[in-house]
Amino acid sequence: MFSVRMHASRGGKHISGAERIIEDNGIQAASQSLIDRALSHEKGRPDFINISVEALEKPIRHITSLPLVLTHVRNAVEGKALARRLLLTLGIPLLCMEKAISLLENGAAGGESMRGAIVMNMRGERLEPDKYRGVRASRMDITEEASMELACAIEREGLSRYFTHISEALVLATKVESVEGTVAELCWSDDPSYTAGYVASKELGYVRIPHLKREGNCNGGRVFFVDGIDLNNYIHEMEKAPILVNKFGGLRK
Ligand code: WAQ
Ligand code: MG
Repeated sequence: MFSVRMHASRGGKHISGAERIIEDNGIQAASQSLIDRALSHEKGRPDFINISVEALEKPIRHITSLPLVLTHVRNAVEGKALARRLLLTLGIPLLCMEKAISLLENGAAGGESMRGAIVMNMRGERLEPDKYRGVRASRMDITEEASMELACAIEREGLSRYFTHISEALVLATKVESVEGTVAELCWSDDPSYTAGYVASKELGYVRIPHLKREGNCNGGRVFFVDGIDLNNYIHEMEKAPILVNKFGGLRK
């Protein structure tokens, strides 16, 4: 199996990234569709696109996705209040949570979005070695079967137009929660037209929150809340250990 990864930027600023895990015979199609995506992103046209294709050496771990939990909020104020309640329930200390939210609101890479995630411990300290790049969850994908199960479930909820965002975020969150030492993840998109985000954890699943920022806002990102990790191991697992979601964990409301 091969890992195919895309990263696009302009003037050194992150625009988009995405990746697949596929058989040899899917490399060309996967590369083509990732390049198409890089060229059509709403954040603008890149001046740099990197595609890497690499044989996976380690065995691929097959896992079931986190359950997808749908919530309703009317606006970003209600959404943030819900995210705060969830994070407190999960044991994230108040100061740590507030710091994380304010970093995402203000652009954690000196006013811009990071390419990867903030890694934050329970004292609210940022552990990622490079504060602009962050730590990227990588080498993950979903099988065709699991993808169909997810597509059917969200179609019944009238969310099909968000399929790509939901599927990629659910796979990413499933990988992040599978790495030992992750307590929870907070995310919302940096795409200006996409206001949704989530709080993910093993305990509560992927809790989708339709509004975590106002439309038109370009600041977003991810925070991995961790406890008791060995940083090098944690980063290595997050970036290198391949996982394939082979079953959808179900939908709850
Ligand atoms: N690893 C770590 N952080 C990442 C990764 C990655 N592989 N990819 C993106 N990020 C960080 C980075 O800081 C981006 O700026 C930020 O996350 C947002 O990325 O409807 O679209 O791809 O249920 O814009 C969540 C809600 C959507 C989906 C998230 O994120 C839904 C989204 P985006
Ligand atoms: Mg984005």
